[in-house]
Amino acid sequence: MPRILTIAAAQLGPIARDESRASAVARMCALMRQASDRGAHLVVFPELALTTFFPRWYMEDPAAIDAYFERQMPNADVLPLFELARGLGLGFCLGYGELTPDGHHFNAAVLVDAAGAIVGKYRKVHLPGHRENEPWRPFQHLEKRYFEPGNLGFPVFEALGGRIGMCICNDRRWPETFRVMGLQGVELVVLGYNTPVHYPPAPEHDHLQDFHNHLVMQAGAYQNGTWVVGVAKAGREEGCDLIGGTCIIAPTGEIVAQCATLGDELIVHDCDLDRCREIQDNIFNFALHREPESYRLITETKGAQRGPGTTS
Ligand code: CDV
Repeated sequence: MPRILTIAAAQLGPIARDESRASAVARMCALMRQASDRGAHLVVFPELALTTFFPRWYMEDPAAIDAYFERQMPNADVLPLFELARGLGLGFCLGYGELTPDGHHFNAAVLVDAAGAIVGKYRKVHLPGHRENEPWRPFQHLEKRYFEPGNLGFPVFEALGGRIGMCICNDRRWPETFRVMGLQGVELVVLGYNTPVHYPPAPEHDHLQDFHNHLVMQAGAYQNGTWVVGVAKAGREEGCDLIGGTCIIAPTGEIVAQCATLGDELIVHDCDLDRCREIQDNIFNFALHREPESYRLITETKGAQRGPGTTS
């Protein structure tokens, strides 16, 4: 019997700066009802799904910054989503800004099972952007200012009948993200993203944003023999264009479902988790074929070593 997990990727269109959490949650509830009607077991929502993508603005007032964060999960604003999911018997993954009781800020995501229990948490490790206001940019990307790097690693959770890991947006560009989960036998990686079309430090790459988005997720899927579900917050948000391209990727690296719009949109696919073995037992049988002694630089250094003979 194949192990089928029917997964819904729930893309969101833009969330305005003054849009309430109640409104964002209502939009997510509508997508969740559609997902249930289409037989889904798991719904994946984007990065920072409860608010606009606030790192595009420079702020100094701690209260103004903290207003974009959740001090508890679930809280009163998000409870309708948890209750609906429990009522429908659906799991979900939700990205949000986490403010811990001792004052730490993370770009986080939780994995919630069909009984409404949080069974996994992830905190974004790779924070793109910068720390200080850079007025030359048409918009800021201040994740390094507002968040600390995640301190939970890349855990893989036994949940919903599979081995599930999470990452968030910029993490998907790093092969280490997927490999660390691959080495835990991951069968499904779920992730949300907010990716502007315009990349101010290298605008010559703007036309490649959609290509790079799929390139890295398809590579991560194939090279680790895992399903990958990448979910965008898309469209023109407060004057900033965000790519769409929400998709479900098989362990072979093939995109099997993809959104066609830049708005709220659902795609659904029956994901056979046993298909991971086609890759994990063969071309990327890690135990048989990996040579970790030759990869030591990956954990021993941060920046590139450009001297001769540094690979041993
Ligand atoms: N939210 C993100 O992490 N966005 C980055 C952009 C800034 C490059 C991304 O990797 O898509």
